[in-house]
Amino acid sequence: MSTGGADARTPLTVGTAGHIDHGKTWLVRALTGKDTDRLPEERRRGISIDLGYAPLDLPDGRRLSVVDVPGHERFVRTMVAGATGIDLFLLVVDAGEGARPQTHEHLAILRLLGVERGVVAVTKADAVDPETLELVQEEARELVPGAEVVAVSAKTGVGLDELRSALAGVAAGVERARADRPTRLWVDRSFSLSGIGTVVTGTLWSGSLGEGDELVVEPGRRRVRVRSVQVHDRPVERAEAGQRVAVALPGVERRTIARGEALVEPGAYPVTYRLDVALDELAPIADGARVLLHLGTAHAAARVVRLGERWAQLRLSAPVVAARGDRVILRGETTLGGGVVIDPAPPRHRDAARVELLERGDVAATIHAPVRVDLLRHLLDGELGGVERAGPWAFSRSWLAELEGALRERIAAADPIDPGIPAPPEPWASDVVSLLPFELRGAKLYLPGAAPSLGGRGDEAAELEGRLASAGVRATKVDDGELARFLEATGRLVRLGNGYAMSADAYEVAKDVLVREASAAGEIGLARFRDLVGTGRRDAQLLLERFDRDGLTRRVGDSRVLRRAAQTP
Ligand SMILES: Nc1nc2c(ncn2[C@@H]2O[C@H](COP(=O)(O)OP(=O)(O)OP(=O)(O)O)[C@@H](O)[C@H]2O)c(=O)[nH]1
Ligand SMILES: [Mg+2]
Repeated sequence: MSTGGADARTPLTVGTAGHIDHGKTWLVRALTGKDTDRLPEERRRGISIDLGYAPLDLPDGRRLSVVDVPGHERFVRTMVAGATGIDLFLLVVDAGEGARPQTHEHLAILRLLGVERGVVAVTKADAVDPETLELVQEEARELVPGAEVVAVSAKTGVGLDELRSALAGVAAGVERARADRPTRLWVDRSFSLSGIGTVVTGTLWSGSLGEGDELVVEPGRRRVRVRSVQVHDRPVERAEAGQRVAVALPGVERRTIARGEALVEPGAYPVTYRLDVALDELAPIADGARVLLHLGTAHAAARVVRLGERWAQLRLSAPVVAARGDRVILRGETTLGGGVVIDPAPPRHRDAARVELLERGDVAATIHAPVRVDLLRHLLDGELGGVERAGPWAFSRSWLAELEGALRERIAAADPIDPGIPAPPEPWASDVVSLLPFELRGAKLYLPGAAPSLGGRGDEAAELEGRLASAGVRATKVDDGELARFLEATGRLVRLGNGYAMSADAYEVAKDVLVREASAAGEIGLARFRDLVGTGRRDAQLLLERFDRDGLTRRVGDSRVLRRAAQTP
């Protein structure tokens, strides 16, 4: 953050404002020597259509960047793109006409964008009598209280020196607070230069930018590498926040990059379809209203979801790059209002309380269930305090307590034969569950030291064991899989395929038969094994398959041979 006013080296941008034909472009030309109406159509029609740029040298040695905007009511959209990111305004009022509709609309937009300082030029002073000039100056003073009002003529040069000093005076008092944020440049033009390739220009909103920097063009996440940077046609090593820069981007197709996109530090800003904003309404904006949102040089259709009196969630038709504190403009037929971004990447919600907390900077109070800390970065000025952390997650203490309670309840209801429950499937589970007093075994959670028990099913188990014992080497279908697993884990039965089981004793007998015969004969077939064990063909088959799974045997054609480890010496 800057402390006092800007010294003469602080790069600042001044933007014109004012009704069509009031003399903005002529005044810029008189001040800078540069005609910013360069399009053939602009020259033919005598109006500005696109943004114009020129450097302006002031008597105190400061060099301002001037952005000249069109005044036509159809081009307010372009005016907003030009006015965004400027530090001070130069409002132009025609001495013969006084304030007109876009004088007021541009002023309102400047205020909504937070551009509070500037100078009013009452121009074409040569074309009116002194009384009219005095009246219009008086009107201008009332319209923009606190701003110096200077009568000028682009035609005769009258008042230009006074205007330059007035601008220098205002510039000296401007504070900038964007330098310490990550790099973000809003593109306002792109063109190609032979031998250089694609060049984009824009106002560097924050951070710095220099040769070799790896940046991304958002939305779209295209990686680009900066080849060179110029400020006012002069190469610089690094451009700083506030400067108007031209950036050469080799390997980028000119048509793929345009006004409304931003060149940013990778990952530093969210690209978002939703913005939570504190509203500033010029006219009442209804819940559900469809508006055009302007942010930086970008615009997108948006639906306004009101969150109480003061806030709204803007749901956009196309994503924009945003940061907390960004100013937005909302327009319909005319400018309806604006807002300050409170959450640049909010969830879909209608929760006014959440925005109120965030507006106060109380990020922690909005956190309950786990959210990734890196996504909160966009809301934070410093470190995140007052929340629980695990790995990349932040969550509230009360949420953790609720989770523990819910898991305990489910564990209490689990089958005592396997008294665990599946661990939560959410991505935070592995980080968060380790904070709780449970044991993770495989993918299941248990109370510490919990052991399987039959609970109230001792009778069922005894009955099953009895049936298995009397079945001998004949397989028995067991419907209760839990019980079968429990009895197998405690060494009382062996599960075969298809839900069949055999007592552990009978299984050992069958195994013994197999090992003996296969050791003696070198191999054993299904029929031979069946005859030796004295069971049916299906059960013999189930037993052989289980031996294979246990690593005792291996199939060779229609027979089994013992694996090396199972061979008797
Ligand atoms: N007599 C006189 N005429 C002026 C002066 N400045 C501008 N004009 C006249 O006003 C016309 C419009 O001036 P511009 O500078 O193009 O007006 P603008 O505000 O840039 O217009 P838009 O960009 O279309 O909004 C010019 O073509 C001149 O004829 C001035 O100082 N004195
Ligand atoms: Mg113009």
